[in-house]
Amino acid sequence: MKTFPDSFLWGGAVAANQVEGAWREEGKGLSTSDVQPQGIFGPVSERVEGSQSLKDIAIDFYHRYPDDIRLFAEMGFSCLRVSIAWTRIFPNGDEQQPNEAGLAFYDRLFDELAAHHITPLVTLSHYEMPWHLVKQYGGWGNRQVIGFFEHYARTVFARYRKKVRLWLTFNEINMSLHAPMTGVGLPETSSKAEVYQAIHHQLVASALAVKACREINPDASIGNMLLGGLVYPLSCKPDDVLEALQENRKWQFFGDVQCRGVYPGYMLRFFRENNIQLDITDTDRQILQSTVDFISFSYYMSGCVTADEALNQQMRGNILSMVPNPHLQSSEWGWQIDPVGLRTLLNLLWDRYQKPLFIVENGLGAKDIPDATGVVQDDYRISYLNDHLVQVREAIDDGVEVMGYTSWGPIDLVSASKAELSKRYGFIYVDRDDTGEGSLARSRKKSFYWYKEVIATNGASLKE
Ligand code: BGP
Repeated sequence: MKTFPDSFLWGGAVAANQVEGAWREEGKGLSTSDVQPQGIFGPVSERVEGSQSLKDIAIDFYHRYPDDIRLFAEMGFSCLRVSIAWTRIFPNGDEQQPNEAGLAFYDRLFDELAAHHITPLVTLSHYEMPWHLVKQYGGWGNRQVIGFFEHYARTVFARYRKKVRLWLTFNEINMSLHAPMTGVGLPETSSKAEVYQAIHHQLVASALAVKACREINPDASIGNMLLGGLVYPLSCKPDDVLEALQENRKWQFFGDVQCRGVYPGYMLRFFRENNIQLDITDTDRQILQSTVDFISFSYYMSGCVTADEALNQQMRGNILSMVPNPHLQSSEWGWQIDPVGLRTLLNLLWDRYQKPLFIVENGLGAKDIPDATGVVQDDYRISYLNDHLVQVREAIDDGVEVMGYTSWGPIDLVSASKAELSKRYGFIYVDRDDTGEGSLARSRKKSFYWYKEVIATNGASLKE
């Protein structure tokens, strides 16, 4: 019976804007997520009197977290990934003084986790920033935002010094290339140069947060967070292989800067060839040398690319411009399921950076329908998670250092891409639908008991 390392952290991951609700409570300001009611790729619609978004209440975690944490503890979680809503702490983003009520909320949340011996893994910015910083300053396009973020980061590092020892800077930092409003607070129409300049500012801010974290809490560890967009060549044609290498570099660039502290040569070439001149100062270069302690990433699927333009036009199926892999099945949302890819990705990241890895998102979004007894028999989710975890264990056997695994959405929540509630990931069912109807009651799915056993046996119960 193969088990995971004794220190392995088991748990789940959520994000403030997708679970908390309470969008205007206790002084919270408006965030980019609040003005994107249709999700991270949707348009911005300014809030007017009476306008609503599913995320306003989400799953009401803000008020129900003690009960939810009790359920996580029942499954045996040793870790919960959460994020802090920046706008609870600094409602506009540019204040000097933080909002005490917002700080106190996360004190209560971390205390509740501690009471259940659950280690918090906390993301500073998960797909949201103060809307005021976008409107008044132009989002991350403006260098001043770096200072506002650093102030926010220092505030929460100091406040939670005794409560949080695992931090992440920006969620899926490479997503800005596909969703610039969500990632860096820039309109979708922004030029490549504008987006990369904003990304540069965010990378500097991430490094400043790393530095601040070390100063304020030397016992803490801080990581980055990448969307692990593993891409294969569609064929073994050398041109396809090169295309895949370049496609992978689109996300590896972020890891390279955050782990090695310098811009890689292939990016400098990309900037040259696209006539992009970034404002990168000597001080920025120095700051970037504060590299992360560990690497965290999300993994849901892999993709394929081809150098064949005609095929590309015909098959390009999704936001990442990838073509379907004929060897893989897809989820109901067209995400191609590839457990072996997770082992490949873990090995690839380990070989490239030699830093500990943390899988902070992985899961299956599906339409769950409770049976006659009210229980969701989600064998499809069990099989997805089982197969991925088996590959994590293989990677550990390969010698990869893996700190832990937090499945995405251990409780149903509002999806990021389209702000749906019908796309469910949880072990815990939440009674609320896409129209906002439902009692918000929680119930255990079949996978709840399955995950509980996996954790209790430290992975020995997984089926090869
Ligand atoms: C990641 C995000 C999460 C999460 C997940 C699933 O990109 O970090 O916030 O939502 O994807 O995506 P979705 O909710 O669109 O199914």
